[in-house]
Amino acid sequence: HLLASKLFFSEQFNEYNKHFPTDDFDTVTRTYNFFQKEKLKRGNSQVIDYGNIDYDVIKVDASVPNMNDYHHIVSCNQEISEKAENVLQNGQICLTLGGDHSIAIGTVDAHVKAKKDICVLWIDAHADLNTNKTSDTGNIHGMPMAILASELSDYWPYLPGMDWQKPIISLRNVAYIGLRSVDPYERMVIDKLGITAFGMADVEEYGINLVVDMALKAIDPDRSRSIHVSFDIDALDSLEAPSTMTSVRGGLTLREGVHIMEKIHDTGRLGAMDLVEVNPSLGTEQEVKKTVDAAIHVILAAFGYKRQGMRIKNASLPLQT
Ligand code: B3U
Ligand code: MN
Ligand code: MN
Repeated sequence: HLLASKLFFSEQFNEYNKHFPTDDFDTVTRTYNFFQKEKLKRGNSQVIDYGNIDYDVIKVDASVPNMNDYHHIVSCNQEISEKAENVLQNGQICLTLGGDHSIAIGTVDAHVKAKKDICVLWIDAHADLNTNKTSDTGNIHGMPMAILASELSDYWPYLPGMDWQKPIISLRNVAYIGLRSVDPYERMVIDKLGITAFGMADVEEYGINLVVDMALKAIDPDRSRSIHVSFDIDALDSLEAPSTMTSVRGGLTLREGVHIMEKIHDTGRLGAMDLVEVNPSLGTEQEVKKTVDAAIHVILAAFGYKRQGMRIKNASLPLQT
């Protein structure tokens, strides 16, 4: 289903919204325009912008220790989950742009509710596997995978306002690519539970092509599952994607990022994708442009854009008239 996608945009915080109202959130506009243009060439694909996530901050009595912006994240994710589930129930591929990586709590939740049998490819410099007990920063963008994981449910306190969400995915169905900044307790969880995790050293050793094959084989052995790709732009090297909060050097090249997504597209089973942590308030104008361009290339590859040139169905070379 080439470009038979629907776009679904979200942003995390009001704070974030203040910095980048949608109109100048370049990625959204340019990706959207591209899809619209390409759609004309290929017919029957359709792109819908479901708009930004608008949420009211719910009032919950208790706050949770060492979880920054908890109220925002809980409220926003409930909205994301409902909206994304709707998109997925309509048989559409759901692309969510962020924003803080904690939005994956909502999108993965939605994906499991809509499709039941899913696997998750988490492409990131970080494992995002901290609990509020193990996190040094209290930033929830370092915790989404731990909140989602059924194996870690006993390691959380009661999370007020999160009753709509259950620890919903087994870490057996999750694979990482791109890791290079993993906290000690995260490493412990990866090792103890035997999570499929390909760090940069593995990309070095096997090459990106084999790494993707091995990751998919581990989390989707029967080639039957709906694939969720949560792509943190900081998986790419800082030189490729500088405008992000916690960039780490020594990361994936854009070519490797694009290759991953071309292969995912070719499975025909991409169900949902998050493209997160693009932050246009960081860096120079040129750095922002570079980061946004990188994000666009990664997204386009996911939706079927081919570097070697697109094939047009039933077309002939236009004659001079
Ligand atoms: N592991 C650290 C750093 C981090 C995770 N994700 C991002 N940064 N973006 C933490 O804060 O949990
Ligand atoms: Mn990251
Ligand atoms: Mn992340």
